Amino acid sequence: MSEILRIIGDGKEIPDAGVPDGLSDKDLVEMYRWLVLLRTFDERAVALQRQGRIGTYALYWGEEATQAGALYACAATDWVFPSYRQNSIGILRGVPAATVLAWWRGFGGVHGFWNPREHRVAPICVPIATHLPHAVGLAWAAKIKHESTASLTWFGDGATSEGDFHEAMNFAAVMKTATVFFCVNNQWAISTPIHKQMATATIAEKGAAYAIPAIRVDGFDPLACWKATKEALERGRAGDGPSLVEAYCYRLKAHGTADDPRLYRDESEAGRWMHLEPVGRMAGFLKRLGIMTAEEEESIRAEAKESIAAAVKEMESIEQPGREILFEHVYASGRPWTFDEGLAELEGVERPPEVKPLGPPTGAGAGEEGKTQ
Ligand SMILES: Cc1ncc(C[n+]2csc(CCOP(=O)(O)OP(=O)(O)O)c2C)c(N)n1
Ligand SMILES: [Mg+2]
Repeated sequence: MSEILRIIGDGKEIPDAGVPDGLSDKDLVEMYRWLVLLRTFDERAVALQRQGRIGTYALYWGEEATQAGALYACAATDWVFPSYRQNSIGILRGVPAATVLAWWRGFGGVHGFWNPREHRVAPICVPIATHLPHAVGLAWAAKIKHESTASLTWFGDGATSEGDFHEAMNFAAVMKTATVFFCVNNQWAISTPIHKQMATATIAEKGAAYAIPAIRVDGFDPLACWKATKEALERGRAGDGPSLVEAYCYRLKAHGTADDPRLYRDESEAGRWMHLEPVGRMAGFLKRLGIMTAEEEESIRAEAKESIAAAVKEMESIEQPGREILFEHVYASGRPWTFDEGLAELEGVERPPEVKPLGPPTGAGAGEEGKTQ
């Protein structure tokens, strides 16, 4: 149970294994492009928060493999259910990056949300583990309708202490739904280390209680994440029910922009895991295989930078919505009278002046979005 699936080495002591069956050279480069796009979004979002241009942000630096690798294994018809940590996964499925940034700027309604049906990406879920039963329900519905749609949901190590995790796992196993429970074990739940969170040595072993097959993978390895997810989805589609994937990694950065991990952990530990981070590691692997040149790598990075810079501009061009937005988009069938009362009360309060985004810096280098990253 404690064995960990790993494909990509570190270019030093850890050897590379062969590329898993089912992935062409083109797939590998595309997966790298996904990793870079996620990384670029994340780094840019942290900078925007520091500049006061978006609100608190939950960064995922280092966890890109768990997202890109797992999503790459999904069929376009499969639904995914992200937590706040996979907040920009939708950009790999056609959700505009500006929409995700608008969500973090606090714009709801039509600006910060996408149509989940269009992209088969559920909304970003902040309450821990509450999206797991949703993922199971979706796959159960698909099963009843004799559709081959599967569902995948990401959640953290801390989420496995929530009732929703256990209820979802049990229900999925009993109903044999095609659901992949993808646990990103980054060993921290804000300031709570994993050994204070659970008595089990692994998360994978929790699958046994529900007769759910489980596998542990290197969470910094996109190909290991891809392979485990692919096999889990195939099992689900064959009617063999859910699977649990434990992606073992380490939270390399802060929990969020409002957190300072130096207050509760020894940051040199993060330093010891750093050489395994997925973006540089995948690039090294592709170069060792002769699949990607340094120029191609640079152009993938430049393209990502450009597209996220354009998304920032788009997000900042959105007019501040009116206060009625608080009461809209809750019910499909109009507003209940209590909402009208609430809105009238709110309108009776003087509105504070709008806080304009700071925008890009002026002076030398102004206008070059990338400079502020
Ligand atoms: C139901 C609920 N309880 C508490 C919180 C506050 N909270 C936000 S993140 C977090 C830790 C979650 O840790 P983990 O599941 O390991 O995910 P990670 O943040 O490491 O990705 C907590 C307790 C919350 N969002 N929802
Ligand atoms: Mg965690």
